[in-house]
Amino acid sequence: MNQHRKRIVLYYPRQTDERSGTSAGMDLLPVALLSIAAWPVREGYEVVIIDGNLSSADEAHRRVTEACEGALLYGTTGTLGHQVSDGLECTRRVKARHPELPAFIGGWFASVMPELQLATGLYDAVCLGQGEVTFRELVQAVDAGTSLEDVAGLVLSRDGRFVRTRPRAVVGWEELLTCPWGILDIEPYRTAQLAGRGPGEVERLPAPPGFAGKPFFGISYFSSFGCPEPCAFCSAPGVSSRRWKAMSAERMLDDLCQLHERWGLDALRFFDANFGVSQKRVKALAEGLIERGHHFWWYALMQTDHVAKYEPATLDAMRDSGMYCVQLGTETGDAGVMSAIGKQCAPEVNERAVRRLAQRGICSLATYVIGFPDESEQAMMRTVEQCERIASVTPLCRAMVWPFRPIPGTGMYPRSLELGFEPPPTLAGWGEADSYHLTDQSPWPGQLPPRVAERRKVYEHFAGLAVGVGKRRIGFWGRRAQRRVREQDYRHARLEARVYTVLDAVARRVLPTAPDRRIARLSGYQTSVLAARDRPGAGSAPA
Ligand code: B12
Repeated sequence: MNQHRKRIVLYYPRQTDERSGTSAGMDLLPVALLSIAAWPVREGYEVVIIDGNLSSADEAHRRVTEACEGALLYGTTGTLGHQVSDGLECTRRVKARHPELPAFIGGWFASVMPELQLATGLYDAVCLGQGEVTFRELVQAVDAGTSLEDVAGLVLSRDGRFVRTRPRAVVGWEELLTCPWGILDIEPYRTAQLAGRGPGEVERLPAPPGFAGKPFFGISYFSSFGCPEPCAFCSAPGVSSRRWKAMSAERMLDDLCQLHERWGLDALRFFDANFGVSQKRVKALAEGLIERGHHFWWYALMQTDHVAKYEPATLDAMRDSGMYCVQLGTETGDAGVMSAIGKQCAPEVNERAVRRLAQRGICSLATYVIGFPDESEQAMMRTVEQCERIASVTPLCRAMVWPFRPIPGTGMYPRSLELGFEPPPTLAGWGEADSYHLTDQSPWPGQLPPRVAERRKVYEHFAGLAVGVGKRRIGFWGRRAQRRVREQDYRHARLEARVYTVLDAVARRVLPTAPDRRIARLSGYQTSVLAARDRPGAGSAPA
């Protein structure tokens, strides 16, 4: 280690609890931390990023604590779920060994519940929202020994009170540097992915064309911050004030082509909350990749109205440049609920978007939510019915129905509390919030009426078997499931689901290669659904 440079230690918490037998897809790079590291790296600091997803939590925390010896400061991040508890555990260990070391936290969960983070007494400040410039100034302040009160965008604890510094405006890419990829050792991510995927791997990147059953190397990337949509279930409007700032296509192309050359990646997942706000940018990216002769498979999160409105030439260019899968924020199949969410988008647009992608052979993962505050049973059913219609139109879309989860700082949070949602009182409690697709638990009694809960379970079972995303071929059970979803024929569904579960378990026991074949059939969230069913007590058949 360079003796002269001051060291900053950043910890990227584990996405999943290793005791649950699950792990995160290893294409998930610690991009949030790489991004905030950019300015300090440019200004001569040594930045060490330790990713908890690459080892056991204990090993990762030990390494962080060691790296903090003589460091200038420590920082961590996290979104709702296990990252919250793992980040907390790591910081406790760091502070037990280095009580004087300045410690900071940022990211989505800290941004919506800064007080809960500061109440632990572990942190000197919480960074709200976009972090690159705030972190740059924060590092300079710690290094110079000046007051954090002069740094905008922080929450501090002063004399038993929580104090917010001046608000920090969301800045554009001209003030942001490209991620310092050189400080990341990519080999553990590549090696883990090429070693094959375990059955407990969640949030995985769906297999690109030609890779069903074969390992591939993917990375995550982000090219914009924030989201202009007002969605009342999402943290983004509160955290990014509906601002959307994006990297230009030209700059993105330079960076992506360099990464492609350097790392030889097979696939890339854009983690932008709303990738397609500017059609011009997406088209320039797609055409640029083709012109520059860089082909890798790519995946992005998009809004259905963008996909539904784009010119055909843009969608064609997206496909031709390697886009193979889109995660669509479809939200609901009910017009009233769509307007309660705040989105200016008719539910039919969802179906149009899925069709336009499928016509070009592009897969989609459509994410729906039911059980919003005050949502009627009929509205929830309309959502499940839209999913069933989509499944009958194309096997290239997996429409997933998740139960609503109240998140602090969102438009729907106060009403969720009124309706009986009891928030966990501690950080560790928030850390236990499972992924949407891994839970059947309703946040408050009666949120999902029994008829809806039952229909969702049955739909999810058959839809998971019926889709073609990432599959080499659809066999007997898949075809049968397709027919059932298409015709909404759920007769004897529980019995059949149990028979399937038993046969599947026997096949996996008898054929040692069966788990891999099973994984080859599944991809993305489908595998997460499956992993969830494999968890003790979760049950595979609709209960
Ligand atoms: C990509 C994404 C994912 C990815 C990656 C998540 C991850 N941990 O990195 C995947 C698909 C895995 C995922 C999963 C989930 N997600 Co998600 N996801 C997003 C999304 C679309 C973009 C976030 C992102 O990675 N941006 C790119 C990176 C570079 O930026 P960033 O993390 O925002 O970092 C910036 C700042 O936050 C800040 N910063 C971050 N850390 C730090 C640290 C310090 C010290 C400082 C100074 C600054 C700082 O600086 C960075 C640069 O500006 C958002 C937003 C949205 N509108 O939908 C939701 C979002 C983050 N997800 C959310 C949720 C709820 C989930 C799930 C629980 C959902 C589920 N599937 O059940 C899981 C849980 C995952 C987990 N515990 O890790 C919520 C989080 C709510 C909250 N307040 O915590 C969001 C906000 C969406 C929503 N519904 O409100 N998600």
